[in-house]
Amino acid sequence: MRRSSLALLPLCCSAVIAGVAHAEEEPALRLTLRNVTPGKGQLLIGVCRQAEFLGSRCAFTTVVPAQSNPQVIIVPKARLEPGRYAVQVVQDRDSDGKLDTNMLGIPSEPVGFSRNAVGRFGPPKFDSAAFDYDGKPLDLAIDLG
Ligand SMILES: [Ca+2]
Repeated sequence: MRRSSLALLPLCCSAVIAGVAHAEEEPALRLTLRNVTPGKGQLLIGVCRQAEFLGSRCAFTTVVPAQSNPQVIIVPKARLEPGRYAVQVVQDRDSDGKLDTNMLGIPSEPVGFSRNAVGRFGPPKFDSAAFDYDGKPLDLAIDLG
């Protein structure tokens, strides 16, 4: 019994890796998220145009379990047209699907933006977080805090 399950293991995992590689094909963006607390809820990730920024409907969105630090997220090329975008990330610690804020409206869960943009009072402006994606893969590092 033990032996057969061990023998299955390489099969299972190479299949998973192949599946992921196929789905990813060419990356548009490779996001390296730092200061993630593994095992605490999920990461809400949005790649947003200006009109979508800070909203929940962006050009590309994904939700993944917070599982490593740093955690790398691939945005597939097939899912993102060239354009000007900003990335927003929330570590949704209680997995309720939204950014929790305190009575003053200040986030009580870690957030991060592309170019590590920070706002003076409240969230950063789109322009300070924005970057141009021209169809060539980009590596972005984002610190949550
Ligand atoms: Ca939350």
